[in-house]
Formats: sequence, structure tokens, C-alpha cells
Amino acid sequence: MARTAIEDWKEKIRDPKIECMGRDEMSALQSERLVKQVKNVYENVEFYRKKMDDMGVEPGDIKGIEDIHKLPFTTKEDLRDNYPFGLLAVPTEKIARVQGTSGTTGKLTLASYTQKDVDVWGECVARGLTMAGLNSSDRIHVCYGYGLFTGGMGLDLGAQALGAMAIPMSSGNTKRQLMCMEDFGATAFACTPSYALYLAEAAQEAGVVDRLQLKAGINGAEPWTDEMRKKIESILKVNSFDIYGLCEITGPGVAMDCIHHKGLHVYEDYFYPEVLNPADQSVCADGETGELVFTTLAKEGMPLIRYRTKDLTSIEHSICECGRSLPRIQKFTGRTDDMKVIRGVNVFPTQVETALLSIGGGVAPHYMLIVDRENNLDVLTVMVEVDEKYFSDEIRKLDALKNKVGAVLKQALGVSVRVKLVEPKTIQRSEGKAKRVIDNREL
Ligand code: DLL
Repeated sequence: MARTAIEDWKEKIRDPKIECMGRDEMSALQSERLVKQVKNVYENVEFYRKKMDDMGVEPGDIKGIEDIHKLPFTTKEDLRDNYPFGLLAVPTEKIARVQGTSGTTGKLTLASYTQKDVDVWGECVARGLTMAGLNSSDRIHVCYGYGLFTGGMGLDLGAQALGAMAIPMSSGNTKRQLMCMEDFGATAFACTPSYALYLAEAAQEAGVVDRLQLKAGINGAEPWTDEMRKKIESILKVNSFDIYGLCEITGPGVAMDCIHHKGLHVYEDYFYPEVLNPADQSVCADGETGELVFTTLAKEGMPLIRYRTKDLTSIEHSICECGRSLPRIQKFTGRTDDMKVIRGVNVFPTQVETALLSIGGGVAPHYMLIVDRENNLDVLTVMVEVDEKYFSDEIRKLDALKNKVGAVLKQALGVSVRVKLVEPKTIQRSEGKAKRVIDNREL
């Protein structure tokens, strides 16, 4: 039984004016912000001015949120082409922080924030923490990684905005995590769901669950199921909440689910969501699955118009049992590309290819990624074909090559991998699109 039983649950809403706003009023707010944002990007971001000119659209054509479909899309490739600072709407002196995540090749996907963007980010995460029943008296143990990844910093900013105690553990060293959780009296913890389950089982094995004071888990950054949530909840006696976000939009703090777990509430006053049919980009009706697309309505540093997340979900605009009118996106059913989230890190097969090619001899760019879950943690195995001559060479040379490939891949992907060297022509060739990933996890 969770330490905060559902029947005792009192919905806490940080900003009821916004979170429970009527649809017409919200549309008016979004329209006002969109009109301003479009004028801003047209005047200050060459990329958008050119795209809009090419489409024959002027800022004056955008009179409200209903005109959003007239605007161009933005893709991850556009970010890569304008890397690192080509999409800024302000001079770099106004940028207070950058955060990043994997790109499809060797370069990162980088996002830049002004101080106001950082404040909005913290405020949005604080809305979610409030949704999870937390307040200024809570102690939030953050075991998301700190660094360019937005997880650690995002939860930290949220705890700060809430006035709660942030415990900035970062990831790794499970024993130490459990010791600090107990010693500091953490009342909430934040990490990926797979690590949450790993922690939960470690806590159970160590017999410390009853010595912990945890009430809530803030667990997102990768796809997971309701069954997994229930497992984490039952072992750790907490309520666990799904948190969603992406670095390009604002990291965690784009959407989060409430105690009713009927989808993740999107902070649509800042991040306008569209769910579009990936084939023709027509708008999906509520309940229909499509690609999630976001427009940042008030971002200053790197505003994005109709950013294609490639995440597949559906949206629901009816009012939730918690009273919030913020629309809810459902758990993700997949992506339109072959990106995988492995231990919270985004991995693209193309990154593997770039890294293998950089090695220069010994291995061929024929590879396959196999993702498994062992003891609740993701394990990535990369199968790579080796040049013929290595197989006739001594074992020692083969081992050295394996270690080298492992080190290069770890450096490129940001996660450890198991390397399996295989003989030439072992990996199946494809006549069409190469199948590069086998995902054996049940997500
Ligand atoms: O993963 C931000 C984040 C940090 C969210 C901590 C939640 C908690 P990126 O590294 O840019 O940002 O990866 C974004 O991860 O497009 C999804 O494919 C996936 N993702 C993020 N949250 C969820 C979730 C952070 N709750 C990409 N469920 C996104 C499923 C998720 N997938």
C-alpha cells in the first residue's frame, strides 16, 4: 500500500487558473502567444523567415491558434543543420544555459535557454511535482543524471521552484543511493522507471524498504507500462508518476500524469501540442494515434515552431477527474524513427554507424543493435562484422579490437555496450531498409 493512500488523496494544483482554464480562455491565451512568437521568429531567426517566405506565409497571416497549420514544421535534422546556435532568437549573451541530448549522428542536439526559459522550465516541473502530491516540505532525491541531459537539472529546478529540498545524487551507485535516501529522509525520488525498479528490488533485497520515507516516484524519460508502474509502487510503497519531456522543448516538464493515471497533462499554455497523422500531417481526432508536434509559445532562447517529436501517442481534451483541463497525452506507443531509449539515453543506430566508421580499419559498417532487459536494466549489445583477416589472427588482436570498439561506442553513445564481433557476412543483408535494431524488451 502506498504511503499516501489514494482515498486520502487531495488533488493539489499549483496554478489552478491555468491548469483548470476553460477551453475558450486557453485558446485565447495560446493565440495571443502564438501571434507574438511567430512575429518574433520571423524577425529574429533567419531559418524561420526563409521557411515562411518559401511557403508564402507572413506573420500577419497568423491571427490565432487555429492558423497554426499554416506554419512550417521543424525537425531534428533542422536542428542539426543549424547546430549549435543557428536557431537562436536572441544574442548568445542572453543565453543562460544549454542542455543537450543525442543527435542522429556524431553531434548533439543542443537547446539554449534564456534565464526566463529556465524559470518557466522550473515552474513547469514544479507543477508536475505538485501533481505528485509534493510541496515545499518534501525532500526530492534526484537520481537522473546531471549534465547536458535535462533530467537531473530539470528535476532540480522543479524542486527549487517548489521550495522543496533537492538532493542532487545524479545516477549510479545504487548502494549509496539507498543509503542517502534513508539517511536524508527523502520523501520522493526521480529517475527512469527501469532504474526505479532496479532500485526497488535492491531496496527489497537489502531489507531497507520500511526504513525509507518515500511517497512518490517521478519516473519518466523512457517508454514504460502501467504494469511496471504498479510493480514499482507495490515494492516501494509509493505512488509513481510518468513525466515526459524532450530537451528541444524544455526537458522534463512538458507533461506529467496525475494520481488518476489517465494520461499525461500537457502544459499547453507554454507548449502547444498537435497530434498529426504521420502520413499526411492531418490533425488526428482525440483518441487517434499520431505524431506529437510541439510549438513553444513563450520560449525566448530557441523557440521552435511545430517541432516534430517523432513520438507516437494520442490526445484527449476532456476534463480529468483531478479537475485539470490541460489535455492528456497517452503513454507512447513508439516512434516514427528507430531511436531507442536505453537507460534513459537516446540512441540512434546511425550514431553507431558513424562511430564504427571513425574506427577506420578492422570493422565493417555492418551492425545490429540488440536491446534486452536484464534485472530490470536495459542492456545494449552491438553486433559488428569484423574484417576477414582478424578472424585468422590471434585471439589477442581480436580482444583488443573488441575493447576498442566498446570504448568508441561508449564514448559516442553515452551508454556502455556489449560488443559482439562476428565474421564477415553474418549479419543479414536487406534489400530494402536495413533492420538495425531488435528490441526484446516488453515495453
Ligand atoms: O528524456 C527529458 C526527460 C528527462 C523526461 C527526465 C523525463 C524525465 P531527451 O533526452 O531529449 O529528454 O529525450 C526525449 O525521450 O522524445 C521520448 O522519445 C523519450 N521520452 C521522454 N520521456 C518519456 C516518457 C528527456 N515519459 C525523448 N515516456 C522523447 C516515453 C519518453 N518516452
